[in-house]
Amino acid sequence: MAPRVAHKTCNLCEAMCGLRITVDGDAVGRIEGDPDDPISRGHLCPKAIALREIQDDPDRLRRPLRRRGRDWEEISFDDALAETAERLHATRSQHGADAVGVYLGNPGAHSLGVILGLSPLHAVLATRNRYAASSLDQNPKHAASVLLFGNFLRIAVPDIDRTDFLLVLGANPVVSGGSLMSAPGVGKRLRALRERGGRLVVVDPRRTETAELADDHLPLRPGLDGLLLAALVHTVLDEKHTVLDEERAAPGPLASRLAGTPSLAEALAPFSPEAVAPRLGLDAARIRGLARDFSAAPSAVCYGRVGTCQHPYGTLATWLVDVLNLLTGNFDRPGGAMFPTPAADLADLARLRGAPGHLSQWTTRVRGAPCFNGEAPTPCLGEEIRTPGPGQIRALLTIAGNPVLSAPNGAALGEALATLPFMASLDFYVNETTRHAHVILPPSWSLEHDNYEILFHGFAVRNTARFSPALVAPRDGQPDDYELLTDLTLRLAGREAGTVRRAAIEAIRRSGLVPSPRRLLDWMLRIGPHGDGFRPWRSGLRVRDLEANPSGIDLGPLRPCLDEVLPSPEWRIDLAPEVMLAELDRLAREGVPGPRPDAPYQLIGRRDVRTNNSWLHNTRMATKGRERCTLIMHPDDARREGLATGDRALIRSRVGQVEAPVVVSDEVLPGVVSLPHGWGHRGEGLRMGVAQRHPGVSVNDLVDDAALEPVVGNAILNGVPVEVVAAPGADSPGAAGADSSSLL
Ligand SMILES: Nc1nc2c(c(=O)[nH]1)N[C@H]1C(S)=C(S)[C@@H](COP(=O)(O)OP(=O)(O)OC[C@H]3O[C@@H](n4cnc5c(=O)[nH]c(N)nc54)[C@H](O)[C@@H]3O)O[C@H]1N2
Ligand SMILES: Nc1nc2c(c(=O)[nH]1)N[C@H]1C(S)=C(S)[C@@H](COP(=O)(O)OP(=O)(O)OC[C@H]3O[C@@H](n4cnc5c(=O)[nH]c(N)nc54)[C@H](O)[C@@H]3O)O[C@H]1N2
Ligand code: SF4
Ligand SMILES: [Mo]
Repeated sequence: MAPRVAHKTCNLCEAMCGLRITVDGDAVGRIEGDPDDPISRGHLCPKAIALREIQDDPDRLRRPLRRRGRDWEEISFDDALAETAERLHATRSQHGADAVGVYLGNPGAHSLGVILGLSPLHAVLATRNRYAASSLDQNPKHAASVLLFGNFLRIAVPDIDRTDFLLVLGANPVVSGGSLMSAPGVGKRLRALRERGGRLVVVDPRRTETAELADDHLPLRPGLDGLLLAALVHTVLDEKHTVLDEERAAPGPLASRLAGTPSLAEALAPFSPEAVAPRLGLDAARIRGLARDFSAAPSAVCYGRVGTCQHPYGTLATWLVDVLNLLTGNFDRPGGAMFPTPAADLADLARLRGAPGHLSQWTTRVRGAPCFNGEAPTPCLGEEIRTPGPGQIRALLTIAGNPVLSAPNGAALGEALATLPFMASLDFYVNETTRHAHVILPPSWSLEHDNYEILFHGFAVRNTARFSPALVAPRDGQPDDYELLTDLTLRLAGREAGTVRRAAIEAIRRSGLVPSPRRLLDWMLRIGPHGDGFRPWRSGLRVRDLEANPSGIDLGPLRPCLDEVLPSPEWRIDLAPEVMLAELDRLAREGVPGPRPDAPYQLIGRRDVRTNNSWLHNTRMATKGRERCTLIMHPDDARREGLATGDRALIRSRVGQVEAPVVVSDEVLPGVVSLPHGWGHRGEGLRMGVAQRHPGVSVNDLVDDAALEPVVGNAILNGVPVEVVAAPGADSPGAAGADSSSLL
């Protein structure tokens, strides 16, 4: 057969670029951006090449592995699933439901199969020990949406293609591709903003690639966003720049929805720009000017991402971002923050299922940390494995996650995993986490199965829908994530059921009657805003329409839809919920933790366009060229510590120490140092040859698992107090843990 050009959506980051890929038999060839994709318009980044490299990677697992002492043996999928179901069931019967833990990682959010396959598994397992990358990442965003809009998935995204003023805090979308704002080719979109006379302001401790494109970069020390935003909202209220002031006589649809402004104004009293300016290290006039310019712009939108979430006031800061947009009337209108209306609307399904999200309903067993939306904070996972007593985790299932590199105090977590009586991983690499598993169940790779970015269409800056079909057949019928999860769920359910039901469940499992993700997607499209509502005489979007339009279907720019998406006609957007007022009070009383005399630097993270968290490093794409796992340090600090570019620094925190090569640059503030996450590829049993030759060190061996944001229990991954000194000579005993193979 002649080579063909097939369509696929890149599932590596939230930009979900449309791609055209040449396929010749089983071989994957050229990868290009699809110019006909209505949202990505031909964009792609260097990571797209990794889709092919992973497809061809000899280290990628095609068959399950079972641990045998220090080695692995290949087993069949049937045996691997049977053993996993048996061990999980046995753990539950003996020690109760909470003895089984589940950790879900980031790629799960990009997989229709994982999203659909996981809920039934959770329903059967019914454990409180559910963990996910979301508590390392975006739970503050979800919490703000629960508080304001009554639904954790109703996240308003910046309408960046039409705005006149974009204020970005703690995000570097030019590199990350945008997050909870799917905006492929964001660099181009930001340049277009400036070309049409708009303004871009970036608040970040580092002069990032995004800040380089901005009119104005406000360098802010880590963790201070809540304080800055409180001062901005204070100013907007104080100087009467709000939509309530403008529409006093006849409030429009937004103003008449807002409630609680007087209580908010009272709680914000201590946060005038003049009062907070010294702590922020910014002029009060500059803060007032920013608030005024933001309010005066024809349209404006404030956007905060991981930098505002992963800190001690993550929920407060994130919530204040929305409050600023709401109060200035930059909400639910073009150029402001807007809700996407995706073809398959998970937020609406959450509402229909009666599961729109909730703040803490229980606290964790060991630390009493808050849970969010049925999930415990991932920084607590290690202690829940280590600490004996009822509810101790004795069996763990990880799905598409690598918490040893991505969670705080990863080294200690790895040690805890090694003590588990049973661990199984759905993953196709033997990496820093899965090397501790007893059974590894490898799903097929994304090019080998259908997909639909069901979550990220819901956070995109334009309403589009694009189906991503399988390009090549999986080798030897390797099952996908959905098949593995569904099979495991049915095996478990069978074991837990009585004899009669057990036979029925087993019959379903063997029959192939379980609806496919494609069919479930079709149902979701039919009940979605563009569907026929199961009235076949009407026209409406179906999967077959998506398949007939392989570059995707354009459903138009974001449109005002507040009345459709709020839970009820009576819903008031409460600007003074008790939890947030309490956080403002805490901020006023306790302030924001800063550096300490014994740890005078504050460590922040960073992303590189050739990485994606921890797991693309077994490719040439990610490892060729310059060393990426480097510590960026301000020239004044480097001078003080006697360090120059290329020297090795020893970085120490309360929980650990690592060595990394230094890059001296004034792109970071004095007192702030930056090290990327996702590196540190070492450990017995690892099977990632390329990554092991470029190991780097794990920043999460420094990040403290004791620190938690108190509202949702999000990890505090930035602003970590550390000490930085010149590393002792490579042959001295102090150099233990040194990463000697990867000098600049
Ligand atoms: N210090 C610091 N730490 C951070 C961050 C930070 O900014 N600073 N960022 C945090 C953020 S935002 C996130 S989202 C987390 C990510 O944290 P994790 O999700 O725990 O880590 P990943 O590196 O994304 O690991 C993904 C795993 O999924 C596997 N995988 C890939 N695709 C598939 C698939 O289709 N199916 C299955 N079953 N497995 C698959 C990969 O082999 C890999 O093992 O890291 C967090 N950690
Ligand atoms: N190339 C690449 N793309 C990715 C990923 C990747 O690893 N590599 N990961 C994906 C994932 S899982 C996610 S969640 C997204 C994240 O997408 P983004 O949120 O855009 O992530 P970052 O690039 O880490 O940007 C966070 C910024 O916050 C700054 N920062 C740190 N602390 C603070 C603070 O206290 N206040 C403020 N204002 N800023 C602070 C950092 O300097 C950094 O520039 O990216 C996704 N895309
Ligand atoms: S920007 Fe993201 S979605 Fe687009 S090609 Fe790169 S990794 Fe894939
Ligand atoms: Mo993330």
